[in-house]
Amino acid sequence: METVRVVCAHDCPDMCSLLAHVEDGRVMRIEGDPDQPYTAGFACAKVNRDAELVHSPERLATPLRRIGPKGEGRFAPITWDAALDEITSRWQSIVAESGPLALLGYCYSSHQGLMNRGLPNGLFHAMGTSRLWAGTVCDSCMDAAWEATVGPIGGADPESVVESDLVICWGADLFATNVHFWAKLEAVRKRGVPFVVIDPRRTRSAQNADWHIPIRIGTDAALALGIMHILVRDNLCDRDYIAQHTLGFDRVERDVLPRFAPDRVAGITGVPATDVDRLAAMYGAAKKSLIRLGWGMTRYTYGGQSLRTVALLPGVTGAYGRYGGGAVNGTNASFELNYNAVRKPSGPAATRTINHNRMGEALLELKDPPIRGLFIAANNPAVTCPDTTKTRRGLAREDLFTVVHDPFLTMTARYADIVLPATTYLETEDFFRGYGNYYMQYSPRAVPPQGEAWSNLKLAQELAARMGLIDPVFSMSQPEILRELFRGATGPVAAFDPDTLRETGPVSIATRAGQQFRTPSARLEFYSEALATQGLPPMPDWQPDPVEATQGAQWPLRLLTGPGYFLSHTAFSGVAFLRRREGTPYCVLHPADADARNLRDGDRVRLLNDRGTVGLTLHVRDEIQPGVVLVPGQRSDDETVDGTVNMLCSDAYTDMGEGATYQSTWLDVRPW
Ligand SMILES: Nc1nc2c(c(=O)[nH]1)N[C@H]1C(S)=C(S)[C@@H](COP(=O)(O)OP(=O)(O)OC[C@H]3O[C@@H](n4cnc5c(=O)[nH]c(N)nc54)[C@H](O)[C@@H]3O)O[C@H]1N2
Ligand SMILES: Nc1nc2c(c(=O)[nH]1)N[C@H]1C(S)=C(S)[C@@H](COP(=O)(O)OP(=O)(O)OC[C@H]3O[C@@H](n4cnc5c(=O)[nH]c(N)nc54)[C@H](O)[C@@H]3O)O[C@H]1N2
Ligand code: SF4
Ligand SMILES: [Mo]
Repeated sequence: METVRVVCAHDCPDMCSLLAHVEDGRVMRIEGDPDQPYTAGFACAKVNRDAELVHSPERLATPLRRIGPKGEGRFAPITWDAALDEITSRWQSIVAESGPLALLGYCYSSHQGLMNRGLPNGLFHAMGTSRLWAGTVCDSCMDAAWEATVGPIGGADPESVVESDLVICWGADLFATNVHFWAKLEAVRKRGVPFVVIDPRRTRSAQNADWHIPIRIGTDAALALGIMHILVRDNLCDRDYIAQHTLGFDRVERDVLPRFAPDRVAGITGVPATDVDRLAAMYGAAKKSLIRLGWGMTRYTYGGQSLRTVALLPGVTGAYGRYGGGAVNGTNASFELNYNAVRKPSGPAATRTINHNRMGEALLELKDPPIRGLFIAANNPAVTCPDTTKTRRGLAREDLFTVVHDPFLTMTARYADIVLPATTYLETEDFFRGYGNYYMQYSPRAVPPQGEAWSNLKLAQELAARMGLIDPVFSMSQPEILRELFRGATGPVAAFDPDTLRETGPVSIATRAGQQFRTPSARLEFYSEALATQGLPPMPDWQPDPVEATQGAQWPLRLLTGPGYFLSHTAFSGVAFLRRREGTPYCVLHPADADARNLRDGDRVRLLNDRGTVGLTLHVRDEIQPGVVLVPGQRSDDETVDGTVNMLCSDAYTDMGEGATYQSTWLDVRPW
């Protein structure tokens, strides 16, 4: 048995180093690398099963060509040559007739390798096609809010948690989505360091916390302002830190905080005033409090305001200045590599941009020119985009030529004219940097491509050659591309030699220095002129979700989305074992709401609103508050009673970063 040290490429903040045990070209077993301090010798429950993902009987074996109506999923095998001939000739005629803007091609996040994710996007950049602003379904709101507040730079090193004296997990379920941070935290808690979870749901992280604060969805900014109010009232602010490293706190103190006394905060958030006081006292007493900011709080109309307000808290106590303190969500902004070498080798600086959330609308409504050719890799928008009914109507257009590259025949692939079999990451060579920690690492492939599967990188290079693109990156090997990524790199990564990195295994760029700020003022911005210029409130504040007044008046329950414990979106749905572990797709109602509707645990139920109807199995549990319906994960129609949860969500944007507002969804639950 051979052991290959690889990097986990799944869309996950942990970016683990893994050991793949290989025999006769097959992955027999995956385990966590004991020599990478963050991975610390264990892989998560999902990746422990990645041998079954690579060798899943459900994988696509060959390229396919559609023989039935779009969406039905009837295909006939074809050769790679025939598939590529058809793709390039269709693209060439579309470009000749309507110009390159009539094409939309992208690769999303399911392979986190900088080459396998970046190069397909580089292909479409070089062709000058319409571009997808990908990631608005995930993190664009978080990024925009963090940038406006802290700047385009990573947050605290998660490994600094070993020195924290208070840890708050705010809008994340670490147990599901950040299990290696969870493991570090467990060790710290043995020292008596308190761990608080602020989440509308009693998640597994919350069940295991010292204190769970169940908060109403979309009210985090009010709670954070309530804490600031008390820190000021009780003289718990670090005035020196505020004076030296922040901007505009005086204005917030004067114009905003007086409106956030504990009683009003309790009315907004559902957190009792005594608990707001207790939390503020705890936060004020801590020197090195660390907040793990989750994407959860950003997924509604004012998600940016929520995130930004919570991210300001460590500036009030000066925790940002101390190792072990501060806040962390993303870290990737601190890796200042030459990404453009891969993502933008040539092509116009700007073209038509389409928001990921509104792909459906773009496919249905864009003119001059309409989108006539679509290429999708590493994304399953027919399930994971909001307003999936609209997305699917767009995909169903008979005159749209769609190519999907994926290891599996996903719901999206069923709408394709040509489906191309993709490798999984264990069959690829690539370079990685974390988005939830400060490691970077080169990864060889564990096994050769299975069946006729091609990697994203190989496909991008072959299509580039056939489309006549001459940018050198389209004919480089991975080690050569790695050198390009480091050419002109700045910041901490610039100290590394790419050729050496291929051999060294994981390296961290973390430092013990306090949080730096890359805002226009180079300070933590309580007052943001940049936001004011965009017509957004320059100071943190809280307002009710406007959708509540419209949708909320018609529909009694609010949607809460959460991660799957054994699935990540649909990326592991080719593993039968994990599907079973996750269970039949379900929703959760509080016993009071279930009783009021005469519904019992295990019933098949209909979730409905103006946008549509979805069928799921009901769980009745008090892990959520009355008035809320929890739907974990996004499961495909094959597994649900009917439809998929995103059919109920609108494609409206968040206040910052045009992100997705899954949780500004109101609905009702009735018997199936
Ligand atoms: N197992 C697993 N791992 C994953 C994923 C997965 O689906 N499954 N997805 C991956 C991806 S793509 C991403 S982006 C990350 C996401 O990772 P995180 O940022 O860590 O977010 P989640 O853990 O998804 O947790 C969202 C949490 O926010 C809570 N929440 C929802 N609304 C609010 C609110 O208004 N206020 C507060 N305070 N909390 C709220 C939800 O109840 C839920 O517990 O995880 C990655 N890892
Ligand atoms: N209601 C609701 N919807 C959500 C969310 C939510 O919280 N609530 N979360 C959102 C978030 S955070 C995200 S990131 C998105 C995720 O949305 P998607 O990107 O659609 O996520 P996946 O379901 O993981 O789909 C990725 C696809 O890539 C394929 N794939 C895996 N590896 C490779 C590879 O190497 N090459 C190629 N070509 N394909 C590969 C997988 O088989 C899978 O079909 O969903 C969003 N949707
Ligand atoms: S925790 Fe995340 S990075 Fe680590 S093995 Fe699991 S999916 Fe991969
Ligand atoms: Mo995501």
